[in-house]
Amino acid sequence: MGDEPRVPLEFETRPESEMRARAKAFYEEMRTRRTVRDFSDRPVPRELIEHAILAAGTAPSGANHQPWHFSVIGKGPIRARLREAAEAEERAFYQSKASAEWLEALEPLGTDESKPFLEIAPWLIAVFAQRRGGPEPGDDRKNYYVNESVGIACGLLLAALHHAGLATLTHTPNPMGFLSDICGRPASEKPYMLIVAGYPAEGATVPVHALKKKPLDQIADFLD
Ligand code: IYR
Repeated sequence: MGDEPRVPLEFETRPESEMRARAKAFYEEMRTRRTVRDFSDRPVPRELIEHAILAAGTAPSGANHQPWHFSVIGKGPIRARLREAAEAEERAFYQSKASAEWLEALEPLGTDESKPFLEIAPWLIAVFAQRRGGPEPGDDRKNYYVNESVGIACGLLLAALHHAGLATLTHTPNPMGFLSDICGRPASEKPYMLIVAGYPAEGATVPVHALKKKPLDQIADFLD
């Protein structure tokens, strides 16, 4: 290794019984996460979003360049513009662009081009993936494993928001170019995902289809 400064790893070794309990408790908590599409307009403290984003920012990333930017959108006037632009893309998607096979796959979710949550939910988090950057502000170096890094950060963000007690939706209007304009982000950043966070609307429902997660033997195998 080079002569870059290093410090001893801080690592808490726990009793195995505690580890088992924690592993199970985390799974039990995460399995209650649902993608929500009916949001309440009940306000959510900004601090919850700030901490969830800080948690997302701990994600591992290529060369630790942290190639992400989170544009957090409150309830200001850009919401109407954003909804209009997103719904225009979604209309094109549902009415002509999506293949019959794709529409059939979406059928159990009951989604369509109407996206009222974009105006109702207290917070929208637009996630951007930076093709260039670096660990320090103002760096302009090539970033690596950008999709993998930003995907992991989004996973942590969703877990953190759920852990804090918020409902979330991963929304991926396609294409998402309008998000760059609305959020004032440069063309070197790819709009990656829009995450909606808030409380579910009273009486919100979720599709039974989405409750069914594959069992362990269908998603993993253990090789000696
Ligand atoms: N972006 C569209 C369509 C959509 C696509 C998939 I794949 C989903 O899992 C859900 C929706 C929309 O948001 O309606």
